[in-house]
Amino acid sequence: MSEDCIFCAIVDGDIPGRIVRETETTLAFLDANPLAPGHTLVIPKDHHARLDDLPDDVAADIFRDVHELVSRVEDAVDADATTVGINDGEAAGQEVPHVHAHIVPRFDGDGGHPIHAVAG
Ligand code: DGP
Repeated sequence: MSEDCIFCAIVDGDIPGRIVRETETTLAFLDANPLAPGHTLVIPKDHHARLDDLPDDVAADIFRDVHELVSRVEDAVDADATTVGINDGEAAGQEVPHVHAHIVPRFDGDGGHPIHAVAG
């Protein structure tokens, strides 16, 4: 846990999160500023700022969750497709320095470029 990390506070239950899935090492919850209905974030429970900081097994756990959640989220919001992305580092648009994968439901004709849709 890192003090002042908003995502660590969600893991610890200190601030509310709309939890979608929880495992021993990961947490998935709805984005508070969604780019689309169902926009979900998958994070490691332990604090790691950058992808390169993640232990291999936790990196695999995150992708396992993304893999399992894409179809569930699409079904939940009746989406046509999904953009999955990680802003890894400030210059890439990472605002919260705790690794998180975005699952952004996409809809026919929504007009977003795949990368811009995630980077905002
Ligand atoms: P990024 O730019 O890749 O670091 O995306 C950060 C995302 O985190 C952004 O889409 C908004 C979301 N976010 C920021 N603060 C909170 C929060 O307190 N709760 C939730 N659920 N999401 C948050």
